[in-house]
Amino acid sequence: VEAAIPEPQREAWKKFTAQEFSTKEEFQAEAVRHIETTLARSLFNCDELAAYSGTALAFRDRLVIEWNKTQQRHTFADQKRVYYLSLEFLMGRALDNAMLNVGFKNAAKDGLSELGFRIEDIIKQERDAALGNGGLGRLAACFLDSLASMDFPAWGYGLRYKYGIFKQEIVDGYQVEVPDYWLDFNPWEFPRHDITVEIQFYGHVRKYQDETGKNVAVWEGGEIVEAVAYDVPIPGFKTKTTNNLRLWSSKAASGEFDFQKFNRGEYESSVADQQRAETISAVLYPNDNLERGKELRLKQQYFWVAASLFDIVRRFKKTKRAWAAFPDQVAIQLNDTHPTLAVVELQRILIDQEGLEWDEAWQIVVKTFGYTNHTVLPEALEKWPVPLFQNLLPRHLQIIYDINLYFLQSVERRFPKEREMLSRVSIIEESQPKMVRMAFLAIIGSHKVNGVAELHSDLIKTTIFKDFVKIYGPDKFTNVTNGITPRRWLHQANPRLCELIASKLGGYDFLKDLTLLGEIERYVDDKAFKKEWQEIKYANKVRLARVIKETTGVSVNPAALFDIQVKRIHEYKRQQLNIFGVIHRYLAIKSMTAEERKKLAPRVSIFGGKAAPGYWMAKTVIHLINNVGAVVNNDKDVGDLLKVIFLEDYNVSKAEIICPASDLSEHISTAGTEASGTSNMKFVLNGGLIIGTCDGANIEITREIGESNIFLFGNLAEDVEELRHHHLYGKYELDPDLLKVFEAIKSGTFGDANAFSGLVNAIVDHGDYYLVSDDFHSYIQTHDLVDEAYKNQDEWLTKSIQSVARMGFFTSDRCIQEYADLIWNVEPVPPKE
Ligand code: GL2
Repeated sequence: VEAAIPEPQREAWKKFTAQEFSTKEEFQAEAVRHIETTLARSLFNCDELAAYSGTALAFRDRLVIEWNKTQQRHTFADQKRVYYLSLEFLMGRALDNAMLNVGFKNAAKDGLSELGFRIEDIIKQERDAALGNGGLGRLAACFLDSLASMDFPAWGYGLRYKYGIFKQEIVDGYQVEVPDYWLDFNPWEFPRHDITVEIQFYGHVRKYQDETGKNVAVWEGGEIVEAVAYDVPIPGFKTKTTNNLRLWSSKAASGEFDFQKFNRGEYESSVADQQRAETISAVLYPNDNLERGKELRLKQQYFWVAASLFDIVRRFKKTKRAWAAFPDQVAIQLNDTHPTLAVVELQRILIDQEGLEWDEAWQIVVKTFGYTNHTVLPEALEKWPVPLFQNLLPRHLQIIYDINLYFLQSVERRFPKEREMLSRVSIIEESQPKMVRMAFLAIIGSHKVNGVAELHSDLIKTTIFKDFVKIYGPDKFTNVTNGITPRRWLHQANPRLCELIASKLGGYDFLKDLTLLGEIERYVDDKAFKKEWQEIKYANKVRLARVIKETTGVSVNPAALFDIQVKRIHEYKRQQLNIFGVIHRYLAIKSMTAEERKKLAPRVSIFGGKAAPGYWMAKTVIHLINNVGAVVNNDKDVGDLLKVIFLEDYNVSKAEIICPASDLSEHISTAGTEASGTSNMKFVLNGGLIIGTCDGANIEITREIGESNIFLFGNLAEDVEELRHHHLYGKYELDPDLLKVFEAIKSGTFGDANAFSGLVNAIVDHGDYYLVSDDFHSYIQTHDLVDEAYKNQDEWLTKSIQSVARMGFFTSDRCIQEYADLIWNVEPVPPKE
């Protein structure tokens, strides 16, 4: 390639090629240059935001230089690439991560300090990139970090939402949603106005036979929207590899049509077209574990999938290989069913545009895709009404019908006696209206299907996908237990703990091989080490207490046990169980003598998380937590013994402060409902203990850290179905302690009782689907054990240290290695040197 460029031109170019800063002074020069030129500011009007901007731009330059080199290297290496398709990437802030991953934070800190700024204040200026709802989106972000850190040639593909997840404000105890317009200033993206794809919607299909007698389908008419690429560099840790996250933004196609309208003076209608096009990538749907079946959502999905596949196919075609080689060059992972249309789109490209035969094309498709399932909750499984599909994507619906036909024919041949199975496994649900079952399409169109924790992967095989295990055999189904990146969740979030560990392990290698953490178990009896461990936890609690004071006005005692539940508000996650437990504790304190109170360990119960705007029950839970807080926090009898805090607008950057500050965190979903959970891993990695049910990754965490280091309680997944049945059809009594809690609520202790009747009635009258009452006693008792355990600080510290030491398994690097070996069959492309 180089030889094609004339020597003198090459020389001139090389002479001036962009250089990375490598000293504090060079960094300062770059930052100041950006502040003075790119931002047109000066020494006299450089506030913290401008200083952040200059610093970010300096680091961005650095990343993009490596980004360019990495992309060239990957092109020359010509190896199989991985594409991670996710509708959500919950990235959080980028600057601190960039500084730490390229190993330049200390120099930047000194450099900024000389320029008059504290690095912590500068980092805080950045807005979160909040393009996700919760665990699923954050997992995608952790995976990108691991893929880059492990030198895999990998790209993420997503949507560039103009509005990420809403900002949550709490007004009079209620959640209020405020739009998150985060793109005002975003130095971390590169618009690629030259990389665009035209995406078609609606229209109709014309079928005919060509001269050779071959059936041809042409998708015609409808509307065209343009996808524009925005690239976000993803720096690996301690490697020069800098991967790409490509986000698509929608805009009106710049075709003749608009010009003509404009020419004719139809300005308004021309602007309306523009806006309609831009709507596609305008907002992230704010539902976690819930699908609403809105047309715009399906439009988003096709827009993103079609643009990404066009891009992937274009890149493959440049290599001039035969189509059969596609799956040797390309692995595409479907993050949940949201990108399942990619299966259909690739089949369409191969048969309609590239002229392959159906069977040949389908083999390529299946070898290319892998599908990750993230939930068994029925309300979260995607289904699209056939009429909606027919209208928006007529050709795709035809292809789905054909995929289904061939699939059902093969099932019928193999299981001729099981006719009912056909309707059970059909991609099309025979309801009114008919529905397209996206999970089934994803299974049929992929060579591997995985769950995200052992229990969850077992559950999908025995419940929702049972028939498919019979059809395909068990080997198509596998497990990859989730993980988290220790770079963000230890190095960045807990620098002091990280430093202490590094001092014992002789460096930071454990951040690339987390199993090395095991070595610190040797220090569980080392007094000085323990003391420092304890001091760090205390300092992290002080840091959180400061945030609590600033945002809620409530002073909490950092010496109290910090008991934290932060995650999306959902009935299955059971924040209601937690707040009922808190009320129980409050009532107990109220009925105690002064002597008895003295024996009690002080607690701070901290909640955080967003409710989907349309999820009334979840919003009621937030309201109750806030009302309980208002009563408890002002009750003189209680004082420091109990404080109840709701931290508003829980997000990635807040999680970085919260996770290192827990003594105890709560992961208390009804058994069998939380596919994995990942904050459980973040809290334990930061030295907090957990109280939890036998659900999701809690089970594997227990196996790794030991049963004595975790507070497990509650019914098991295998018993849930029967209990629910019994609630509906048997005679049963609610837990007496829980009934006392309900009495207090009903008597108006926490404000208008009517406001909370839905919450209470779900348990009393409507079958207690989430088994709050069944688990209440065990939950309360286990909290008593926590109180006892916390009184023995030395033992508590032992548990904390042992747990951290044994968390090596939960790094997302291990996940990526498993995906690479089991599903993608890809190798890293390490930088030379
Ligand atoms: C989720 C699961 O609920 C959660 O348990 C899991 O840890 C993550 C990542 O695998 O995926 N599924 C889902 O739809 N959302 C999740 O967070 N939104």
